[in-house]
Amino acid sequence: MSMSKSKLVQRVLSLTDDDLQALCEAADAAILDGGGFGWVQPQGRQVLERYFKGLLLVPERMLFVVRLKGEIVGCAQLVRAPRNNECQAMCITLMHLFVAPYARNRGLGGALLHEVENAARSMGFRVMNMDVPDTQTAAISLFQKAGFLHWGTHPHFARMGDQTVSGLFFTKLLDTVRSPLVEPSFSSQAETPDMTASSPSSRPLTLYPAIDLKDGACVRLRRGEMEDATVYSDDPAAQARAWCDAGFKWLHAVDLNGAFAGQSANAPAVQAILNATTVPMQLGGGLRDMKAIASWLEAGVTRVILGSVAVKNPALVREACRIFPGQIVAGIDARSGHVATEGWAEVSDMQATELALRMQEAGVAAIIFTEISRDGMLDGLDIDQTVALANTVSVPVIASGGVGNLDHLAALRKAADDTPGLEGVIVGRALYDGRVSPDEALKVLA
Ligand code: AMZ
Repeated sequence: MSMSKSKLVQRVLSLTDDDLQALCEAADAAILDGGGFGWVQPQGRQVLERYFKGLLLVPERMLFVVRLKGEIVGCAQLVRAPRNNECQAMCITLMHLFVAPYARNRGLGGALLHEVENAARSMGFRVMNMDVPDTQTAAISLFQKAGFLHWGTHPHFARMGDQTVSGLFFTKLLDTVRSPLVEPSFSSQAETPDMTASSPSSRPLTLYPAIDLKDGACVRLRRGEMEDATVYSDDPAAQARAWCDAGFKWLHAVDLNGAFAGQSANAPAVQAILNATTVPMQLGGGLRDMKAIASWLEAGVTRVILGSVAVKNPALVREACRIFPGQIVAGIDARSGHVATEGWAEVSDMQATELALRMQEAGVAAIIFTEISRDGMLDGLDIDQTVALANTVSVPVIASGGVGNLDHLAALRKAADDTPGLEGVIVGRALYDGRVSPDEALKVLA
């Protein structure tokens, strides 16, 4: 699939001839300038071409490129630990970040680093490591500005010409929430991570107000039954705006007819919401092929939720995660532990935890877990099941189904203090009925 060239930073899975030539050009210029990510001498075009083509075939490596006016001018690689290295599965190494000399001083290095970091975070990595020769002063200041901790110096790090140079080792703890910002925004404070920390988390949980769409209107169902729908608004865009005005930082939209039909069925309403709001939105319901996924992401949806295909076509989820890192979320909806699909009309043999592990392996950015028997019933979340799931995987888990009052949110907040993987909660009926006020909810979850 071809990727939009308008995106400043992107992960690439294949390179067109033009992109390959531009990448080699940038690498060549960086080598000549003395910052050639390990190469000391110019290599010639053929060597560089073979290198980048080969690199795309290595399963542990991911290549990210940065563009200027559509042309590749730099890149970076993320390298995961070998599969047998289970105890370091949460670590990712950033390697070979460079921007060609002719494209410097435009903030592109910072943008590249920021997006690569976001992608790593979204894939569930918790620690980013990297090392750099001490001659690379610009890179060093970039990493320091981005909050990387310089934890050690290797006195005999590399040999450049007739000189041995030392190398600086950096690390950064990645928090669990992906910044929705695309622009680079650096903290000037260097973090001092406690690598042994198991202390309670004080991250605010994200509240995702649910906008469930049925026949163009905003509804809530009970236990997912289409016949048991309460219509809350016939203007979903106005409703979405109201939730933004109430202070929510994300929207969670579901195309209910789409989930039953296996294809989007409320596209005009979704598009109207996108036009009316600026906060990031995740969208699910009926997204069953790459075309549907790509077109909603291109339309401005920040993350898509895949439910039925997570069970029925995991290869598609894997491929989507490779093409759109950080933008694919698995929706795991369970009835007594068994995963339901097709608008929850079908129940599979698969256990929620088993699917969660498979989805983590596929590379999803997060998992939304819904206990169907509680959805729309206002009796409280299934916190035990959600916590168990969050402790099984390393990707963020969003709780859903059953919130009826502030106590239910407070109980989740408390559970989240001991469960760092819990990232947020979806609230529907309780918000629409006024049982939970946005202000109070946000305070309780902070
Ligand atoms: O309420 C329902 N019957 C329902 C619902 N809310 N059915 C599906 N869904 C949601 C899932 C997930 O977000 O929670 O639709 C999404 C999955 O859709 P699909 O088409 O990928 O299975």
